[in-house]
Amino acid sequence: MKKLTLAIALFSSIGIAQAASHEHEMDHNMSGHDMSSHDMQPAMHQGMGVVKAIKAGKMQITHEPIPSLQWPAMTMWFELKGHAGHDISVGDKVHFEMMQGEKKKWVIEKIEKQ
Ligand SMILES: [Cu+2]
Repeated sequence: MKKLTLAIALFSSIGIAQAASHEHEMDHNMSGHDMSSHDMQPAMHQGMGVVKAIKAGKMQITHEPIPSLQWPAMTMWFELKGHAGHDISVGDKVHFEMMQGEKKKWVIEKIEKQ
């Protein structure tokens, strides 16, 4: 049991390290993307889309409009929390839940095939 806990803790810290080192090319600076009022308590948002590319700890998704954020449809990179997305492949249609993490990067907490 202790070994399992350690393995999970290690996995989580790797995910955080990758998230911190990743630079998100696309800024959500269009009108309606100001999240400053949500800094203290990041809200969970839902999205749907198609996976375009996968790298360690992150995933590029062409997502449909996300009304809760007033985002239009677009292709962008997301961080992956923990082992989220380990069973997802390029080309999969997915449903995901995300929140804004450190440095305003968008982090997928849960993702599953549609
Ligand atoms: Cu986007």
